[in-house]
Amino acid sequence: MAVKDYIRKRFFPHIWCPGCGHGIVLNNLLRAIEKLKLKKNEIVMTSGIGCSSRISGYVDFHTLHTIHGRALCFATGVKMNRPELKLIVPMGDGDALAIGGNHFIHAARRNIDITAIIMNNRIYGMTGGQFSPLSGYGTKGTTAPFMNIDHGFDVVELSKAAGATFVARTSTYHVKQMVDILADAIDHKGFSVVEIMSQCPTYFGRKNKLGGATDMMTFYKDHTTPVGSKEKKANPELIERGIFVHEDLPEYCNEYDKVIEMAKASLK
Ligand SMILES: Cc1ncc(C[n+]2csc(CCOP(=O)(O)OP(=O)(O)O)c2C)c(N)n1
Ligand code: SF4
Repeated sequence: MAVKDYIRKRFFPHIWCPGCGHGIVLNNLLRAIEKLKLKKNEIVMTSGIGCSSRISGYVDFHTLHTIHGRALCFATGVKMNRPELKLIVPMGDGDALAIGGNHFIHAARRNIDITAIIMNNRIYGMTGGQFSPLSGYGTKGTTAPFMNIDHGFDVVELSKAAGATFVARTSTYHVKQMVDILADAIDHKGFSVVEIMSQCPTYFGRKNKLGGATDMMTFYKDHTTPVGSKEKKANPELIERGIFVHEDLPEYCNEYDKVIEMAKASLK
């Protein structure tokens, strides 16, 4: 299978603005799936609502385009019924961590074998640039015309604290790293989280005077550093990218099967 075979061509052209980072994520996600040699029938993608969530329309897998914030609930239902399938859930930062924040932390805590991709553009793109839990203090959005006074989450720290067994971060600039990380995350047996810094030039870029898409991607290049690097110590403002957590813990569906066996044995 090649990348082109994974695309659902009849849904093109896509809805994304010129320069949006989400198309780069789609491209590299398909390259990661190609690298893993997965068949289309082995993959289920569930998504909520948002520019990022629209990815589920463009891939020729089993797909469920569902309700804002609830993509992980649908993924959990599918995975519990068909644990042999690969569940991939692309989400925006609003979808994953505002309305969907509760579902996110509990899916991580259970260590259910799902890959959560958080496309962090620090804003609600689809609905017109409202600030999100990832916008950060001092930024601007349509609902924060003077400045946003909410402090942002750190996706990596939140995922670690909630119990995700694979946690990574990359950006739309670092495409080779993105492919490798996404392949590792999909291959991981447990709850995996990949934060991808993805530019929204239309709202976050324009509202915060960050320039166009190439300027925003240049920011990712210049303001990130590999996890554990010396540069981070010298300049704590740098954002670390790479794999932060990769560990084996009992997976939820396997454990659930054990409980079923215990229940059956108790009836004998
Ligand atoms: C229950 C519900 N609440 C609110 C909305 C409106 N809504 C649609 S997408 C969205 C936010 C999208 O932002 P994000 O998830 O960060 O994704 P992006 O569009 O930035 O990729 C909101 C609030 C909705 N569709 N359903
Ligand atoms: S509004 Fe932002 S997130 Fe949505 S398609 Fe346009 S650039 Fe991408």
